[in-house]
Amino acid sequence: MFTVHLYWFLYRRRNKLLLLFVAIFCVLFYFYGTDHHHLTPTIKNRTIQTKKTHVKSKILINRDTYSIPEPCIGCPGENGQGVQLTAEESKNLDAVMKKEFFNLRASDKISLWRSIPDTRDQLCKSTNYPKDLPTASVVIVFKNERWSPVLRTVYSVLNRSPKHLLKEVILVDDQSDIDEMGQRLDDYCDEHFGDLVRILRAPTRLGLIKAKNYGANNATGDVVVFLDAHCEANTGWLEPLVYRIKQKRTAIVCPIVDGISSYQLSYYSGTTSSLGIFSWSLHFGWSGSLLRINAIRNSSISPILLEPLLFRIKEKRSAVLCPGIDMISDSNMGYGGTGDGSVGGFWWSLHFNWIPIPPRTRNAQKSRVDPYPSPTMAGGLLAAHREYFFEIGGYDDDMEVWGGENLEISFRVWMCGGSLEFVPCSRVGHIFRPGHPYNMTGEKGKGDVHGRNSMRLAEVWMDDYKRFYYMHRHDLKGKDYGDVESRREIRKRLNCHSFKWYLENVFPEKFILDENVHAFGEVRNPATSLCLDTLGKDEKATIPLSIYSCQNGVSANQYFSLSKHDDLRREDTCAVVSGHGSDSLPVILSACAYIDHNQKWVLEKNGAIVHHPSKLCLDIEGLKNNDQLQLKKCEPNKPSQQWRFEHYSTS
Ligand code: LR7
Ligand code: MN
Repeated sequence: MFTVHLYWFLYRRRNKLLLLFVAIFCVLFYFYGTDHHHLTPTIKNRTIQTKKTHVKSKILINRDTYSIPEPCIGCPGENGQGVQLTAEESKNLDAVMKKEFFNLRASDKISLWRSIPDTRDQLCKSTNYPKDLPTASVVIVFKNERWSPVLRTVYSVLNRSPKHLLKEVILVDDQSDIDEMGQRLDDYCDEHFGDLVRILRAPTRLGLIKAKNYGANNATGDVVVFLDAHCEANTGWLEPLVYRIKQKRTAIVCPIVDGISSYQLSYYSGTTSSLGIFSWSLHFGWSGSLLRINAIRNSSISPILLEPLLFRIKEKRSAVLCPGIDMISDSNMGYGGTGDGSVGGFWWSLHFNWIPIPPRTRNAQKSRVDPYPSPTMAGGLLAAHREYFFEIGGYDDDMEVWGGENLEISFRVWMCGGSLEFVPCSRVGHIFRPGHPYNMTGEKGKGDVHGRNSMRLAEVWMDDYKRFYYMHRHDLKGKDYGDVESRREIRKRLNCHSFKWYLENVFPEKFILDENVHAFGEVRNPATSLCLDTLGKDEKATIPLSIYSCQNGVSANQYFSLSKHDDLRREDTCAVVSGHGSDSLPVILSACAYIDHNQKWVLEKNGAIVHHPSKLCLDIEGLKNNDQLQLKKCEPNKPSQQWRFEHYSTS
């Protein structure tokens, strides 16, 4: 302003020479003097490169991004490749893995701004977004995270976000015990990013939930985006998120989560929404799919591999099938499902899970890359209109350390009039770690923070359906979960729907253990007091249907339902018979989504449970605790074939 006034003053004085001088000064001042913060960001010690040389590199450079770092051609990990350590470098690697739960040594070898494959559907690559979109503050909370993954997260955000949309990156240090994340991080960020990256130090250990609130409270962008501190944002990740929020202020949106393996740090995408193609050089590649076969694809979500494949072959003898490929961690064999082709669900134990995109959801999409609704989210990666985020209550500030907040915000946004959506064109990689490099014991949760946090969400949002949570957690009944009044007030203030409404309208696929059933609860053989039981085995896999001494209704492992569809089932798995024969057939529990639904079960008046296709009966003759149930020839009133459900529905 001052320069403009001076110019005007001199103009009036007609002092030509001085006028020329000042004009030159103004031009120079404009280009070099002001800090056009978001137009030409200050990256000290690094040139803002727009040089043509980068065209040669394999990295696809978006010239609108905040900065364009030198590509690290030939460096380890480029193009999202995994890193092989030498024998020397691998010495005592176990100790590193035990402490960090990922391969820090491999990570340290990778450039902080490595290239990664663009995992988006082809359609996304040709989508143009309007220039005028809401700006974003990216909030990254961290506790005991390490230098290279954290900075790689930051660089991936800076390099792959259009600079006019990125308001700031806020790093919230939740009292880390790691030296390098102290002063050294301050100095580095100061020097390299100026005030585009701010570091907030939590005054006390907040836990990730409160830390996210703290970060968002300090954000200034239109939209707040949360990321974990070990992510890599992919090309074009931000535009579709803020675009969707511009269209719908009350949408909370999640990118598709790609995987970064914890051992080699390779970047991978679930291939599940892609079709195989070939190039004329006869190399294989993946493309966006034109057709998806969810049931088959879904074999990848769980180790239940065979059923969907066999089912399809039964339908079409001439089909050659491939399961969708997901990644199994190369360090600990942990299963890293990605969000693509899936939506978020939950177990009644209030743990998050992935389920295949329901057909109704697919059918409602105009294009396969349109955002689509999801009942729940994994928790870490999401974007929300900042003001809206707080209008609906932010996160519960009395939840401790880790867990539960993801289901809480999912239920809440749906019940209170907003929506939760996955955005296929936005992709962000995340290192899936098999453990946590920080202490999980909260003050009030006394070790079981997930349990207490989930209790809070069940008490506030789930109405009577909280009974299923307590069925899994009898031990928590009557335990203290703190004060939830302020959370209940949110529900009142926003006049939110009931949980029943949520189940009916948002998640009609969710099986409710005691609704639309003939009978439910413990299934007892009165003669022996043995009951049907899962033996606590992980029901994500196919497991035997077994028996165990009845626990009088206190064990969730003994809770079964006979549905109105005549499935004898658990929450997600159904009893089916494996094999053929007429004498004695073993019974297994397998994902209901893929079973042959001809395998109906009929409850006879005399207490027999008959497998309809084979006309054989559930029989425990000669069986003892932990044995697998068998089907045998039905014999009227045979004691080992009599069963009593704990409850029978009257309706
Ligand atoms: O006390 C803590 N304080 C923190 O700041 C504990 C953790 N943290 C930080 C931590 O450093 C990290 O940056 O919080 C972030 C998340 O912690 P992680 O990475 O250990 O958690 P996670 O990836 O195992 O957990 C998932 O579930 C959590 C439940 O509370 C959170 O919602 C995480 O954000 C969430 N992560 C994802 O959903 C990533 C994508 C997964 C998929 C698919
Ligand atoms: Mn994480």
